[in-house]
Amino acid sequence: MKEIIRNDWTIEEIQEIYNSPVLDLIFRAASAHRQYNNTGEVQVCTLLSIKTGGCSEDCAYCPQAARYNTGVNVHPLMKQEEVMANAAKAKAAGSTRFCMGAAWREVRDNRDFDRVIEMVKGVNELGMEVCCTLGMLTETQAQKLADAGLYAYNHNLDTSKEYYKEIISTRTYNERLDTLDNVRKAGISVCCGGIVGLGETHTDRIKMLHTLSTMPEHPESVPINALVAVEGTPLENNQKVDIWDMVKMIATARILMPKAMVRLSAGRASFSVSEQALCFMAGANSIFTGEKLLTTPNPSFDEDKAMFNLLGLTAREAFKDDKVLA
Ligand code: SAM
Ligand code: DTB
Ligand code: SF4
Repeated sequence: MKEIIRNDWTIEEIQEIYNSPVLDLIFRAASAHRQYNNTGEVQVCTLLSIKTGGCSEDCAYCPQAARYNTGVNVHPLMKQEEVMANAAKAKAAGSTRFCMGAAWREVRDNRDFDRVIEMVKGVNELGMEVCCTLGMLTETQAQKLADAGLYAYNHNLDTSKEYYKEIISTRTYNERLDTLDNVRKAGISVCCGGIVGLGETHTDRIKMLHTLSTMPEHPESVPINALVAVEGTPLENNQKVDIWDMVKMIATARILMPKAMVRLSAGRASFSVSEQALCFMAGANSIFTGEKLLTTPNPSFDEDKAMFNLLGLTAREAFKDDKVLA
């Protein structure tokens, strides 16, 4: 069965896919993946927290919110030289996308933003796909980032519109959607996904996938994070995410948005190589590498290298989509 790219999925259709027997679900997702992508290729991305902690928001999962005692050291905006050294190191380790994250509610038009613009220019000049995740953006700010060479912007929906209120009270789901529109209008590649393990129901997950897959254009990349339950956050005692929940989420995302990069994101350190292999089988084709995500641990470079060798995976080259279009 050829999977077609659709933006008119119904909740019922998504429910049926998500609830199908898991081996059938994996088979369909793996087939969709083969129809649209090179399944041996995995995009290797690296994260850097350029401004850490002290955030005004109350996202219940986040170790960087100022109001929780999580032991994260607050760090102001990093210097350009340090960012460039990290980017060069990531590139040398085989990473093709460099994502800079800031613990901000939103971007403000100040000196710090001017400095981020310089960072974007610098990383772009290294020949890496530059990504940022800086919180909410206006249309003008998105355009400034695009002009500086920003390739992608990460802004997650995290969960369904209904459950969002239970997780974050300091901003709304609609504000998230507005920022995503601003990113799209500026011609920046959209990276948008969510988290499994917040205490949401299967219906919340299905609804989030519905919102993503019925956007006029699917996000080019869809990160699926497993909650990293950090001590001191309200979700510190949440149960470890079951691998089958990740597999179901990844496989459904792959079927609904066959061409997107589906990223097995946070939480990878808690999954075995066999569990991660199931995720790749189900259509995941992107990961974060490097010892740290933003503030929490990630598998080591050597462990990931061994996993790539074992599974016969290769790293996807940078700007591949643009080359196909050119
Ligand atoms: N402050 C900006 C914002 O919230 O948009 C950008 C950085 S924020 C850390 C980026 C994303 O990381 C969040 O939207 C969330 O999906 C993810 N994240 C944060 N803490 C996490 C955790 N403990 N486990 C899994 N994902 C997490
Ligand atoms: C995304 O979806 N996951 C990344 C990235 N986008 C910015 C962040 C994961 C953060 C995990 C918690 C931490 O390390 O602080
Ligand atoms: Fe702040 Fe982003 Fe963490 Fe929310 S997820 S507390 S906005 S850094």
